Amino acid sequence: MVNVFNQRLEQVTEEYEALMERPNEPILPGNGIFERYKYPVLTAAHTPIEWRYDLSPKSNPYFMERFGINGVFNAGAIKWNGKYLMVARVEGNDRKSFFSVAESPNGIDHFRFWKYPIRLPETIEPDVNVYDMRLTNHEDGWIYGVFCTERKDKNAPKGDLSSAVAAAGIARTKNLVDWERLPDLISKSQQRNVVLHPEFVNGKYAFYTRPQDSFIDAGNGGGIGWALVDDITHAKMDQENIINFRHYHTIKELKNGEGPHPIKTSRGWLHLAHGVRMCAAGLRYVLYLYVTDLEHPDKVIAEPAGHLLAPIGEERVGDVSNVLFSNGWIADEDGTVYIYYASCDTRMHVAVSSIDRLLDYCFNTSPDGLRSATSVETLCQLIDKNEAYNKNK
Ligand code: M1P
Repeated sequence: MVNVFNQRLEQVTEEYEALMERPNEPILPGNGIFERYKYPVLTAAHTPIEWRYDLSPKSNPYFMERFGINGVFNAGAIKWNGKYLMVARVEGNDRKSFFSVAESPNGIDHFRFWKYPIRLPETIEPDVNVYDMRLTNHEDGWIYGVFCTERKDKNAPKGDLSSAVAAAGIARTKNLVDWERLPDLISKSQQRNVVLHPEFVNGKYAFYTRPQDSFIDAGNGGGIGWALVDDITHAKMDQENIINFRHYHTIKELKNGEGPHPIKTSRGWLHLAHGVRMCAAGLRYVLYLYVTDLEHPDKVIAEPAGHLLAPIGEERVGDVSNVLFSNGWIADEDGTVYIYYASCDTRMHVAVSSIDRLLDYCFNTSPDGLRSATSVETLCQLIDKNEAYNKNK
């Protein structure tokens, strides 16, 4: 038996270390807007061996997994003490998610989890499931984690064990290890994809919201909302205005949601969001960008048509197929932008771009004309321009 144990321990350790050391590489030439990378940056297999196995041959003679990890996805991100950090949603085989920090020296590979997952304090009403943390290094000096807290719907009819209620949970920290839990954001509707803006607006905390009629359906919730809050230690939204709308026959026809908090640039706040539409294969989640005014972060000034990133290849397959989702990106001092995105609620990837390139994309890609004819017109204008350029060169 000790043989089985030792053999498996050796194999598993070898495989794990090879994964940890594997260098990533950009997929070139790409589309010029960003570069995807060949390997996912975080997966279930990246979780430490100590999390999954009992390392004692006495109590685990077969060296079998004692705590299964189903997926690692939807990670918030932050640059911290010169390191690239993701606070990932780690989901166990038991379908419960929790948060864990993984750290990389360069943002594209060698991500390793910290020793322990985050021990997130609960409120008086315990969370059943927590996920999708957005990190905001706020000008008030705290790092906030705003996430979805999910609990069973107390008003669900007897026998309905699926209906749930989603709300925005809020926690804050100074070191990403010790977290203070604040009361959940009070809102008239259910909320998911709530994000804290990094600066005060009119002296108040500002939130991007996503009002929804029920746990799944945005319904009358018209899109990404915006709300100001006086006191983050008792956050309550009085007024919520939609700032980024859904439209018929677009990538965000069914619902949308803010990704990570927007990046401040010289030309406005650069936003990453997800859009969802329905098709025969089910819901399809893609990522898109928009820009809002520097002085008025709630006023959209540019939004290219369509998606920035949609699932391709291996990204299309996973626990919840046909999904790209992002709640984390890092803008480096030199303008490089690391977009951390999850595919199919299963694994994390990185795409690399720059603030300049993403702004160029936002301001020089036509907005959605919302009709086939307007798309053809946009295309013909580009062909005409290229015709003229080729003739005159
Ligand atoms: O399964 C896809 C995503 O579904 C939800 O996103 P939204 O609220 O926009 O529908 C979230 O549960 C998210 O975690 C998940 O990735």
